[in-house]
Amino acid sequence: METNVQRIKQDIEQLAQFTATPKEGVTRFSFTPEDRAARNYIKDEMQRAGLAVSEDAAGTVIGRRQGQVEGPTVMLGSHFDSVKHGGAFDGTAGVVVAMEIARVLNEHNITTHYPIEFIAMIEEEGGRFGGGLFASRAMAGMVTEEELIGHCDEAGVSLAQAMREFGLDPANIKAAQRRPEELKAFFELHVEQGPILESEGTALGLVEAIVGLKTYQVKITGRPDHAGTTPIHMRADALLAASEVVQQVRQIARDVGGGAVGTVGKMEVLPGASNIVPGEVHFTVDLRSHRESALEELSQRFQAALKEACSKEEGLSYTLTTKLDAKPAQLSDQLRNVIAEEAKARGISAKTMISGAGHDTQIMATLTDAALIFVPSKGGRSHCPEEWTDYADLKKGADVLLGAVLAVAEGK
Ligand code: HGY
Ligand code: MN
Ligand code: MN
Repeated sequence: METNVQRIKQDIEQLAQFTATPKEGVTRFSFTPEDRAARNYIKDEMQRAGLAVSEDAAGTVIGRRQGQVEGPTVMLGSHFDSVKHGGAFDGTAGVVVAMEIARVLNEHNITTHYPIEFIAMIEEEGGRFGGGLFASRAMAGMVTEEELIGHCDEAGVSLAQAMREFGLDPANIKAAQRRPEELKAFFELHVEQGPILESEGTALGLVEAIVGLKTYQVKITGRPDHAGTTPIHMRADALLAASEVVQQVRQIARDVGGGAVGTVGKMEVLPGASNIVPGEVHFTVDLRSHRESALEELSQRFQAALKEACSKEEGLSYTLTTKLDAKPAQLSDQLRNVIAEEAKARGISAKTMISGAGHDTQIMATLTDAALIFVPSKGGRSHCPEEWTDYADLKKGADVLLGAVLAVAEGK
């Protein structure tokens, strides 16, 4: 039994049309018209594949296929929101492959022992509201009211308000929660977003661990002054302090080592004129490590550097908001072995690896046995319009996932 690469290709190309930045990559933020268009396409395809389609309280699309028993459920899917000017495959590839597997089971009229849910999650990237892994954290009961009202987009619209305007009730978020006993396994297929598989000519990555992430929003407040008349020793220059922190984030990651990374990816300088000393700077900090102790050390040292930088000039102050705090995750050896056997049986090469990107799988791993399969990314590129995965490679991952999901759903 195998998947249909033409249908996979068509789904990817169709979904790539639902973007706020046509010809400049995929920009599909949660609870936007692009989300609505993509969601409707996904729901239609799920219905056509014979699934009972619903949406949970967080906005995740769920297509359920009955089994011979009521539960526990085997779940597979990924996210369909994107970063700004992102690619057509990040997240979407896993949603499309899940839909295609549903079609194949339907065409072969297969009823598995356990039920299967095919899912399309939103706000994994945090592109609009800054948190991320939102839909899986809602399933794990980790979303707080504070986040719903406190995390806002660039227009100041809160997550809760956007949900309401989209037809969801944020007060009901707890209804999205799944209990561990409801779930048998969670599978996600995702593009690698790195160069390893392509450079080694290996078809699949069997992920054993996913990086932990701590992400922050920082606001440094100084004093906007005339750039010409304010003596250099009488300034409270917010950007000078921020640039000190940017340097330190890189240095701290280097010093902590062991694959630790730190990134300042977004910065806004206010009032933002060449002849005004910056009075306010907003920026993000993204810290990651596979080791929990190293992640903690990164965070402590970054916060000390922020405090130090804002003590260098009179009149500087800062606020620090945590946007995401996701622990590193060890994934299921048992599921990984099922996938490895399926790959071997199909003569498809595979290697065990770790993920430097965060994924919903790391949150789902707190609820049930979880597995993540990577397929190669061309040139290792992702989070850019150039992101690409050859459809033949995507099909290999889809076929192996089909076999593995069937094996687990049949209780083998
Ligand atoms: O940032 C990440 O690792 C993922 O793309 N959300
Ligand atoms: Mn991504
Ligand atoms: Mn992703």
